[in-house]
Amino acid sequence: MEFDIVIHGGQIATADFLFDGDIGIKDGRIAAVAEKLSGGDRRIDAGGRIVMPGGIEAHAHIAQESATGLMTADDYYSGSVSAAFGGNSSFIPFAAQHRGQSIDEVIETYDARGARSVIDYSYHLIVSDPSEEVLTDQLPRAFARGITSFKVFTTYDALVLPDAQMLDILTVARAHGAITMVHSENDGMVKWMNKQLAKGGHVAPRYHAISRPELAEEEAIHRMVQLAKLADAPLFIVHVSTAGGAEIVRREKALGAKLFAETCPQYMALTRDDLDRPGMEGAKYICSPPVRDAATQDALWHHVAMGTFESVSSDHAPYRSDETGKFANGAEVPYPRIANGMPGIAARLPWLFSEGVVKGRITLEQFVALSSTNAAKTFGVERKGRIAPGMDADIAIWNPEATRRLTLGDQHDNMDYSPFEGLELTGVPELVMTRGAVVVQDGALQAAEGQGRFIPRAPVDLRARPGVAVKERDPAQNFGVSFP
Ligand code: DUC
Ligand code: ZN
Ligand code: ZN
Repeated sequence: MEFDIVIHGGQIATADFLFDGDIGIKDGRIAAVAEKLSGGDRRIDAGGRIVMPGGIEAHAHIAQESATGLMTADDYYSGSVSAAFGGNSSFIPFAAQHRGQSIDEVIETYDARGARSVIDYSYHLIVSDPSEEVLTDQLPRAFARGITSFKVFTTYDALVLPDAQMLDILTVARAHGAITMVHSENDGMVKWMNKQLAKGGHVAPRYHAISRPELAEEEAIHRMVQLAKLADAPLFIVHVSTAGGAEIVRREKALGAKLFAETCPQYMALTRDDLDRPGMEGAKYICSPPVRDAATQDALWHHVAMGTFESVSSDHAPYRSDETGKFANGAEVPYPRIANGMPGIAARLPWLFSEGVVKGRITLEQFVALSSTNAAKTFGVERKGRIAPGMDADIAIWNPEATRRLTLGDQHDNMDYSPFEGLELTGVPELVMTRGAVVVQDGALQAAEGQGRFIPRAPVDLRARPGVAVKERDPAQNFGVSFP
């Protein structure tokens, strides 16, 4: 066979095993994987480096207005460029519905924004207004278009949904093979803590973490899992930040729940001491749920290694440390008025490789699963996340030995800080391609704006997730009632 490209002499890393071999690429797809392949219009010498599926970033906020109308610093161009420099060949940011908006209008808006991406992309919807029309008409239309996931919130006035509405939306998702993602923090607990802290004048950035207790996350994760079990629907817990939350996920998965989850580097790399930096510096580290403590970091690493999480995602939520972002409400405002979120789309994989693989906490195969393959499976990205014939040639070549100190400059985003700046990292993604087109090579951007394509996604993969028997749903035990 004639190949357009042959990547030769690499150590191919998949989620299951490692082997030395070559990859032949034709028309943007992997056409052959073998010990040795000759030919190729272009031959790329991997020189013993790691050749793996390009990262799939499954949690990022790009060209997204927050519920209060604040636009992220990154658009689909800068966000996708930054993602690619961090070893990603595709991403799935959020497309947010604001109350009163139709889902069709949201998708139209994000289609225009997404068209600038240099890597392939899809969206998870954010649903804040699940009206009858949204549930019966608009969401099914979005699912049919291949947008098979959406996020809901248990907190924030402009986003929070009551339990009964959660059950409605979980039921619609189940009927269409879609998956509900949830931001889990108990709204009342956070509001009550905010009030107590404000009374005492405790409004500096460091109190952000105190205001959103671990118990608030644990309660909401537990509740959302019970709701999903009652609806017999799949559920994805985003940005798990607590040992208790991770433990609920582990236990419920073992019992059979149709449950998926992620954590993020910031919860293993940072602590509330970062929020206590002098002046307003701590504002850079405000995200929700908040960063915690050293014991939590250890517990989350344990769960990453034990397989509790499908993915480690960045939750890239870029708000600059100025009046366009963190301080849009003023320079010295109380912590609840500081924009929530931190960047990290380019840091995610280099950090996870360095802290995880190089330090022996996870295997290289786990790194591939956590960075790419599992996101592809969970979110129905059928042609990516694997090195195999027929798959898109979405490939990253990593130099596992190169070292560097992380700088703001090498994030290639629109930010004015990185929370990970200064970290010493081992392992650098040197080449990233999407569908056989090189996006980044040796620190230089090779892609043109708009090179990325929208990815229509398949239904969530529920194999090995049997669900949990609920007596009251079972016609044999409930006097014959059927539930949707
Ligand atoms: N949730 C996110 O997923 N990202 C930023 C802030 C938030 O509440
Ligand atoms: Zn969230
Ligand atoms: Zn997020």
